[in-house]
Amino acid sequence: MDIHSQVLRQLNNRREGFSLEQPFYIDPDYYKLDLEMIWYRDWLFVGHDCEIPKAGNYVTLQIGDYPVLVLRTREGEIRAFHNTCRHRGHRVCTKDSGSATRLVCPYHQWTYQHDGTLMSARHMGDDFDKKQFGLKPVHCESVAGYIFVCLANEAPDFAPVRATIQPYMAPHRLAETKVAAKNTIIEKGNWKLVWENNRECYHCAANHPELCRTYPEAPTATGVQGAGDDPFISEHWQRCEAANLPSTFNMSTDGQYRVARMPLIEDAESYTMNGRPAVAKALSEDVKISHIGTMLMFHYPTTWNHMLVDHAISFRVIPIGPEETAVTTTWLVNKDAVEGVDYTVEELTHVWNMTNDQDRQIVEENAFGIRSPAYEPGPYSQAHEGGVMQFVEWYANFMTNRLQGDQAKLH
Ligand code: 3BY
Ligand code: FES
Ligand code: FE
Repeated sequence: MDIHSQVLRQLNNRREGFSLEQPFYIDPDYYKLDLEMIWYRDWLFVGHDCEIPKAGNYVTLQIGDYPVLVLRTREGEIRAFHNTCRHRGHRVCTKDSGSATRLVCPYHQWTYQHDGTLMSARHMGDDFDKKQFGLKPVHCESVAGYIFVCLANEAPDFAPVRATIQPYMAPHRLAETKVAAKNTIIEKGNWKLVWENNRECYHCAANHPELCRTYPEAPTATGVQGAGDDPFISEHWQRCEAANLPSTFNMSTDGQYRVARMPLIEDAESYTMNGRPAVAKALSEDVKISHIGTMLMFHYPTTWNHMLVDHAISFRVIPIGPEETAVTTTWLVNKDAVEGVDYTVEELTHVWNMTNDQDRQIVEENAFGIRSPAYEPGPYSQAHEGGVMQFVEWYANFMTNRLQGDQAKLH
């Protein structure tokens, strides 16, 4: 049986409320299918507008086999391209980030403009038509300071994503912030294990002493059931919405993304050891009240986020291999906040650096155990792991739809 049919059948026969079969977490062929069906076809969060504030600023990243380049043009637009030269394919930009008035390929100096057009190619003859050899564009959208790209020839409609998340994120004015800290850790586990770990707080009390000082362990905060009958959350929503901060739980019908503003524990304002803000300057002038908790946004398969009164944190998930995933964490602060005066990077990043490392260990031990021939799918907690079930459900449905769509095209 070919891999498409095998995966389809396995997803179809999946035991609901249980973790996935072993190959979904370790098999290179299943991983390749994840890349083809999800990562090469859907919208992916890549970085922030404020990381490329000026004309010519660029960032690069690798998505599966695709090197991608995201830049700011002279007109101030954000554009993305395949980072492969139209001469013989050398990567045009070889650094993680940089600035360039023109993009010059290091191999033979073919030179491209910010809009991807080839402007010079030495000794290619008089009849050489430069117009045919511009950099290939990648779909690119920016919403409330977040840049998304899509590698597909035809991208799914981004408008519904924008319509849902933009109102919740806009008050935090993230396009006008600056990066105070950023790091990437490698977790030796499949990207889905990183997500399964993120989508519940069943593990928090025993594993995240620093985070648990401020982040509520209750499944209502992390999960996907909304406020349930928690009056603490409903009151929080009322108070925040009265101050023009959209807050109520809002998830897309297909379950790919959701926004919700959740209260932190007691008087906590930020993810610090004492719960007080890590940054003296508020993140946004549009936020007029204190104790706004955390605005949570996730968008599968690449990002989960926290937006607080004093800073915002984005997380970006990029698969590196069947059993290896890169998680990039970025801390955004008010662009006028001064390091050493208004904040220290140590205090700002402490809680999540600890939390990320604790989660990395969990994911790696999880992957370890799943490699055992004795592993079999196990039951999720109905009370605490509703978010994980929702993620697995989204994955199974998404893969099934795409695989069936492709098979329909073939027959
Ligand atoms: O980053 C998060 O939102 C999740 C929620 C619970 C565990 N993890 C820290
Ligand atoms: Fe880029 Fe030759 S490969 S100029
Ligand atoms: Fe965790």
